[in-house]
Amino acid sequence: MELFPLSIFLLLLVFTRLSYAQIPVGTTLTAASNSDPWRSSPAGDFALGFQQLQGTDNLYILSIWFHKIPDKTIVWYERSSYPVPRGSTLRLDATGGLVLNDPQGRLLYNSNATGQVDHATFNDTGNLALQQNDSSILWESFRHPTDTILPTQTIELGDTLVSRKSEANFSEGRFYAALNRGRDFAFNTRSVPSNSGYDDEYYSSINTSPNASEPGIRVVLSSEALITVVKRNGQEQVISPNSIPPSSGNYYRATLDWDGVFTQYYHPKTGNSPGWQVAWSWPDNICNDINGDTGSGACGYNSICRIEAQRPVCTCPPGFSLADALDRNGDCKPNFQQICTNGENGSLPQDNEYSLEIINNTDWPKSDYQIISPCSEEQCRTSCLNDCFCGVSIHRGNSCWKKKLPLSNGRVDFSLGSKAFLKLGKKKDITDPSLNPRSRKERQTMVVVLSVLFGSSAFINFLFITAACLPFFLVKNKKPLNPVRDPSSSSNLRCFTYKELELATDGFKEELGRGSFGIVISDFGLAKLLTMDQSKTLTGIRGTKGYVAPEWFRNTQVSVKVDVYSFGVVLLEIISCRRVIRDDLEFGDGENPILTDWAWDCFVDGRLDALVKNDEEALSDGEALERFVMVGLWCTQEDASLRPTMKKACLMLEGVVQVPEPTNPSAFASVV
Ligand SMILES: *[C@@H]1O[C@H](CO)[C@@H](O)[C@H](O)[C@H]1NC(C)=O
Ligand SMILES: *[C@@H]1O[C@H](CO)[C@@H](O)[C@H](O)[C@H]1NC(C)=O
Ligand SMILES: *[C@@H]1O[C@H](CO)[C@@H](O)[C@H](O)[C@H]1NC(C)=O
Ligand SMILES: *[C@@H]1O[C@H](CO)[C@@H](O)[C@H](O)[C@H]1NC(C)=O
Ligand SMILES: *[C@@H]1O[C@H](CO)[C@@H](O)[C@H](O)[C@H]1NC(C)=O
Ligand SMILES: *[C@@H]1O[C@H](CO)[C@@H](O)[C@H](O)[C@H]1NC(C)=O
Ligand SMILES: CC(=O)N[C@H]1CO[C@H](CO)[C@@H](O)[C@@H]1O
Repeated sequence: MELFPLSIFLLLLVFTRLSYAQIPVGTTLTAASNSDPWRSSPAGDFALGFQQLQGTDNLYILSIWFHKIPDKTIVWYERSSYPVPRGSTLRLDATGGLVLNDPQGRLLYNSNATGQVDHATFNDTGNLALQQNDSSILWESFRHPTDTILPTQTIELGDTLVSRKSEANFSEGRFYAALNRGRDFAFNTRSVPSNSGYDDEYYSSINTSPNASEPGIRVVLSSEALITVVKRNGQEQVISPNSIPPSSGNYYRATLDWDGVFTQYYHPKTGNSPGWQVAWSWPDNICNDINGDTGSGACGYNSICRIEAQRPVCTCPPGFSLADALDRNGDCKPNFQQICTNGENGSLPQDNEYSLEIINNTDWPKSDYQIISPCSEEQCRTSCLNDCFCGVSIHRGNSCWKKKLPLSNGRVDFSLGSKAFLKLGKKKDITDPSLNPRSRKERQTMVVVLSVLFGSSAFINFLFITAACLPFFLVKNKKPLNPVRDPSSSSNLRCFTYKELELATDGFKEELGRGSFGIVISDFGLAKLLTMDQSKTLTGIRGTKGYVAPEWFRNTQVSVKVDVYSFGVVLLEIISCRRVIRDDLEFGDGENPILTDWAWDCFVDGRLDALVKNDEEALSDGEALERFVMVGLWCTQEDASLRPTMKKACLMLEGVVQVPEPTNPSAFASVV
């Protein structure tokens, strides 16, 4: 009889330890793709750890997520440290609480604790709590919400939910939710840099309750997934609809989404799940409900908002484009220059500088600077066209509203029956780099390519082609180049602007020799246009031996392969950082004065370090170096038929095709 209660006590003890598995002080986690997160207990519904950011391979976010659903939805994250580099470590520290350091050991985040941490418990509610040895809580994730609350979590006075910048960007966004002035649960917009609210509530719990006067002190997402405002007098005001699927079989969360819509979602815990379903969301029409005197509205400045399934869809009007292409709900900038001849209102813009785009049923209700009434449609039109300040005029009924940029709170509203005359400049804003940046850069590069190819000597052509095909690191002992690079291109080919080539080659002077080319290498690039007849007329060719292919000096057929030869010479020059023929006495022990011979000697002796004069940068990638030397040797074969085509040479340089072991470039000479 005495033993029975004791065994129950023991069982209870074991049970409590099981349900609240503890994470002891000193436990660490590393940001890496194979690291195991901390799991909540006992069911493991949640995990805490580093989630890899989409589209990156070395950036992570310290976060808590739903662990048993496929998309591992994040419900809490550490904002100040976002994004965290790979190799960062999280440690549960007795005095510091959660301590996050980068791989170099620098502090990224420190949760701080108001006492000595003994352990952490991580509940299946999704709450991580740091506790003292007497189980009192020093810090808990539920008290530091980000954009999401979970069942049993509360929003206290002073707590704020802040939206993300965008779906994939966890930086702070423009929307926040809080117990406003300690009265009602309200959503607001804010200016991001200053963190100050615009004081323009687009949702308020007051509007759902006739008992507005009683101040709220807490917002609760109950374990049954109902949202309640607890009043100062203890009354509870349920503000969410109560016809929702049961919380027992579903995961629940309520998130202030990045588009400003506060949404309660549910997700079946088991079975073939369709993903997160919307239980309900606030407000019904965010495009209309955000209507402050300051701020841009639900979308960015100059943007137009329309509602689809209670979500805002933002589009830029014609003639405008996104200021940040990744921020769909962000600002739109005009693609044209705004020109005012003398800056006064009413001053006439120059003829034909502007055109008007007509947009039906769209309004920007908060940007008026002038109202003309009565006003005909035609008057409204011309009034805007002829007014320098006017960005758009809206004609509705018998009135005309003139508005200036930036336009805010733009929205589609079919009940308006209005007509907007949007004024578009014809002068493109070419100083704006965000305007179609790729085509501009491509054009710029093309201009440089063409002007270099057609406007300069043949030798520069070689340098240019060489530089275009050569990975950058081999251009040694020169100022570093900043290659103009097309980000969308997957090729390793790089283009250099003329300026960069000039810089890298010291104004082309150093490598040019002594002007011996000035009187000619005709142009190597034009060799393919020569017929055999024409080439005979060129027997008086002059040039520095070494650069020109030997067939120019022999009575054999001249083909495009002469270009390949010269290319090979320049390639070897760049690799070895010396001129093709050296007549000075500076070269080292046993160095052959003829570069092609010297390169061959080094290659067969396995002494490529001697060829590059022990340059560490070049030797650091020995495989590539050997490949380049082999390509150079193939290109400089005296037997033209052995040389690769220019295309093949480039492919070999890139490592796309295998480079066969070259033969002695001058073997042919001895035969002839
Ligand atoms: C923790 O304390 C340090 C030093 O007092 C402070 O710099 C840091 O901001 C605090 N961290 C948090 C999350 O409050
Ligand atoms: C764990 O969850 C229970 C409810 O399931 C809750 O009463 C308790 O406070 C939680 N503990 C911590 C440390 O969050
Ligand atoms: C709990 O920790 C305090 C110091 O923070 C210590 O003085 C005390 O002895 C500890 N109690 C137990 C039961 O370990
Ligand atoms: C996220 O947004 C912030 C603020 O606009 C910006 O500075 C940052 O570059 C963005 N991060 C990514 C990964 O796009
Ligand atoms: C409003 O307050 C009165 C008195 O405190 C209470 O009887 C009534 O139920 C409240 N109504 C709502 C909708 O909360
Ligand atoms: C705009 O409305 C007018 C009638 O008011 C109509 O003729 C015109 O086609 C509409 N334009 C567009 C783009 O819908
Ligand atoms: C300087 C000038 O043209 N000012 C005009 C600005 O617009 C108002 C309203 O049309 C005119 O009355 C002013 O003369």
